[in-house]
Amino acid sequence: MSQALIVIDVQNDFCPGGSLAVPGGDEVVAPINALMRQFETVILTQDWHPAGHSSFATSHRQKAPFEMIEMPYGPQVLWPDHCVQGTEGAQFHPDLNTQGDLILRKGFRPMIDSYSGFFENDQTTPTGLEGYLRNRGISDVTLVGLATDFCVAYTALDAARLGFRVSVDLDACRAIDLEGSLDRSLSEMQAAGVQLKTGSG
Ligand code: VGL
Ligand code: ZN
Repeated sequence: MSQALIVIDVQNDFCPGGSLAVPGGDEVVAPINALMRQFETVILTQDWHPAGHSSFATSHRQKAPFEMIEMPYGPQVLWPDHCVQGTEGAQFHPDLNTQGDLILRKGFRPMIDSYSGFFENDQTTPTGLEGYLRNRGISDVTLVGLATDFCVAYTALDAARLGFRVSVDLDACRAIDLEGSLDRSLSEMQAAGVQLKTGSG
């Protein structure tokens, strides 16, 4: 049994002061740095959008952040501009230990968003992470980071569907919680067999 820690999107724009700040987003940094010492393999994901990305409200006429639109691949939340390639907001939190084995960037295709570290939001375009994990003989993944109800949950659900054993350490995650999205994501993860841990239990 080989395990990997996957650290999701701990970037300045998702921390207080950022353009899509997750409440308490910076509070995940210390527990994640501590957890990293327990894993042989550490992977970090980085939300990495080109300017004018189709998930940004500013790319659509008369749309405000957090409204929904219909994309060819289904419903999509519109976000404030965030994690634009090369900007300060796209950088990892300055206190995060980034000495991982792999930094996986996602969301770089202009016309499609990518919450999950495994598949883009059309649920068919792969990022390559599955192959990376399998080639490394990894069967178990623990997920931490931002945001619980979007990128962490989507990654966890894909990992479970692909047959990995999945845990989410909720003490090292924070949520956006958009119209009940946190409760919904927790139920979906539980139903998919994802182990939800708190208190390091
Ligand atoms: C995320 C919204 C848009 C996340 C990324 O990391 O959860 N959420 N892009
Ligand atoms: Zn994004």
